[in-house]
Parts: sequence; structure tokens; C-alpha cells
Amino acid sequence: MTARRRPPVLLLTGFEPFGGERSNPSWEVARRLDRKRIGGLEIVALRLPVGATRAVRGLSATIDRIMPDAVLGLGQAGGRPSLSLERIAINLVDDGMRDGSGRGSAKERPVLRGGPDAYFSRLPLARILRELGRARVPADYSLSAGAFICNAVMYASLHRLRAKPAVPAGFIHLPHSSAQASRHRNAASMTVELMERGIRVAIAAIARSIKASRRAHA
Ligand code: PCA
Repeated sequence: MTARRRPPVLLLTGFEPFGGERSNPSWEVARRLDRKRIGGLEIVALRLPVGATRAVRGLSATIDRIMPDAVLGLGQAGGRPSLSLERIAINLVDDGMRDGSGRGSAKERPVLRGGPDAYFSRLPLARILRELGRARVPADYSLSAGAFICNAVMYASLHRLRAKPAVPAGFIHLPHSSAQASRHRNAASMTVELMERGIRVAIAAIARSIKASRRAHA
């Protein structure tokens, strides 16, 4: 008997609200896409806490359990004017900001003791940026995902998948949503609908690059 192959799965993570906000567009978008199929990839959404240790633990356990074919992390970077395609994640947590539990502390530590200094994104960034441009969703590269929880999650996903180089993994930061804009009058914002459209385009680009690399190795 041949086992039926499950459809390829993309793990899409978002975060709980933090910093006194009522919502976090990263989870708003991930939640809307949960269980959808995009480019043949089935989306599994996961909501992460804004605490480095808990977020990394939850993410790593989910990667081990569902063995995704791609991982895309989303988070909020308030003040950025467009979707930020992160290029690198570093092995550093500097959570001088308060975390979601309200117990922030300014301690520097590695994301994972003994891990390499940094990982590059394994998403097809050029393809994603090109297709976002075509779809008229504002987007740009960002050199580094910072040194807070989003960076820790990007780092941990790339570390967890280090022995599976064919699995694309990386991170995209989102601006404030329009719903958050009244609290941040001088900062750029976007509707959740536009961000969702952008993330759909990004996932479709990831799906195409997975297909292209499978064809190349067939
Ligand atoms: N943004 C924060 C953590 C959670 C989120 O959505 C960050 O950029 O690290």
C-alpha cells in the first residue's frame, strides 16, 4: 500500500499584541490565512508569545511536530513604511523592551547558546520583492530582523531547519495597521487587507520556488 502524500505545509507564525497595543497585525494576517491553500501550500498558523524563550520553544516544538515544507514568520515593526523582507537573523536577544508578560529586562543573551552568529534568510527574497512590486504592495529589504523576539524566532527557525536546506524559512516584518494608526499619528500604516494581500503574494512566490527547485532536482 502506498501512503497518500499530504499536501506540502507552510508554517505561518504571528505574535500576540505587545507594547500596550490591542492587536498585532502579524497575528491578524496569519489568522486569516490559517488552513488556506496558496500555490498548493497548506497554511498552518501559529500564534507566538512575545517572550524569547517561550516563543522559541513553541516554534521549535511545532516545527518538530508538523515538519513543515516552508516556514514564514511574521511580526510587527511599528514605524516601518512597508513590508520588510528580513535578510539576516543574529544570535542575540536584547529585550530592553517590556515583553507581553509585562516583565521586560535589559539583558543580553544568545538566542541559542553555542549557535552560529547569524543565519541568512532562506526565502526567495528577490522573487518575493519582484512579485510584491507587480502586485503594488509596498515592500523592501531589511538588513536585520533586530535583536528582539522576531529576530529570535527567525534565528530559531533557521537553526532548527539547518539540516534541511531545501526548506525555505525566513521572516517578514509588518508596519502598524490602520487600526493602530490613531495611536501613532506620525508613523506609516497599512490596512490589514493590504498586508494580507502582500503575504499571499509572498507565499505564492515561496510555493513557486519550491516547485522550481523540486523540478531541478527531479
Ligand atoms: N514584533 C516584535 C516582537 C513581536 C512583534 O510582533 C519584534 O520585532 O521583535
